[in-house]
Amino acid sequence: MRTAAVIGAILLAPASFAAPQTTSEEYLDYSVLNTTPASSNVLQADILAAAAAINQQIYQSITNPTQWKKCNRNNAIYRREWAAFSTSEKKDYIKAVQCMSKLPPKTPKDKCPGCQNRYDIHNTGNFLAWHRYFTWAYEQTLRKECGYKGYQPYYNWPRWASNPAASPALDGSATSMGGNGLGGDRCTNQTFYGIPTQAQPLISIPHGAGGGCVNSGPFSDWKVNLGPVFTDVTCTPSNPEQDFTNGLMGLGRNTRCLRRDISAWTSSQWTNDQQVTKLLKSRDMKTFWYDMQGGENAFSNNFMGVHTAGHFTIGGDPGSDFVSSPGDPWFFFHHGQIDRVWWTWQNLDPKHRVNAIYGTIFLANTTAPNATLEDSMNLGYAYPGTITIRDAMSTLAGPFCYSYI
Ligand SMILES: [Cu+2]
Repeated sequence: MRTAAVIGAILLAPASFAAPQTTSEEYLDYSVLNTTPASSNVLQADILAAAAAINQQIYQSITNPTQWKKCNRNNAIYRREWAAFSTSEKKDYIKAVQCMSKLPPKTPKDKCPGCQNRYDIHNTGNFLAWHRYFTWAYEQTLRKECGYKGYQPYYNWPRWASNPAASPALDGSATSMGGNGLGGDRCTNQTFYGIPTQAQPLISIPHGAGGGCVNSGPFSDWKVNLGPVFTDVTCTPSNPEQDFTNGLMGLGRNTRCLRRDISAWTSSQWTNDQQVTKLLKSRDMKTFWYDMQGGENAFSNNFMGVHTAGHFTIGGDPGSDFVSSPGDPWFFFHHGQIDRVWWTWQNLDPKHRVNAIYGTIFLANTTAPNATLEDSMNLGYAYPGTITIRDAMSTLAGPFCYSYI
């Protein structure tokens, strides 16, 4: 395949990721791609994503022709970045998210006394596969129960790494997911946020300009109900359920405002194009996994990794608390991008990576059993059904049929 010509075509027509007609397994070899952007507006990470989109189609059409008849380049969904949404598409998405926050929880009160709406849940599994399923189920629920016609957007970290507060997703406008928290009501006496913990920080994030309740944009009256569990924000009231042994830890009702402290200090260092490209060039799943999560000795060497850095790009409450963070509607933008980056890495070398798995069955528990492709996943009461991790390894198979632009 003439790589240079294909990449040229991608850059000229980024919306048409049609794989060239091919009968042999010829993939774009990213290790020889010249990913130096022709213009400063083009991100290296996006060039790799475009190569991944083509490779995935070649791989699916050749290795899984039966599935390719059902889900192919003509009927797959293409998830897009928020900045690429039109004003009316943004308003439709915002309306659907607000609608979902008013849907009553399906989780019984004895399982989650504080749950107030459909997506007030705590539940985790093998990090990447589980979040792929979780984000997809969220998209499905917006569509099925709130009449949303579009698809889940993502937040392209490197594009806004130098100034996340100016991104269309976080600029506080009527078409954003809300802006920064107020500077005036931040926690007094708190000068930094510590990673991995406030008590024993390896990385200390200085305060941004916010820290208080979000009061701009369509989510200024947003309510956070659950948690905190592992918060860094010292003024967040404690959850009434503090018992680790009864399964209710953090699930009591603790209704409060949404807080953010947007941190360009964090995003400019750990979610820039160079960092994301380095992550995408990881040799194997273990390397990719650790690089994403802050390194094998987590957060040593002053390295945060894109996952943690994304959370601390908005910080606050519950953004900085991994367990409660889906309580911030921006969470699904960040995890959409996590999924896109994983999808990119998988499809740069689909033959060897589609079923590459690493990690335990719970993100936060490194002593839990290692996940296998046959392990099942569910979303508790929030979404019906069970799938296996294997079902979640390809975005064009299992219950899914989507790709990324
Ligand atoms: Cu996360």
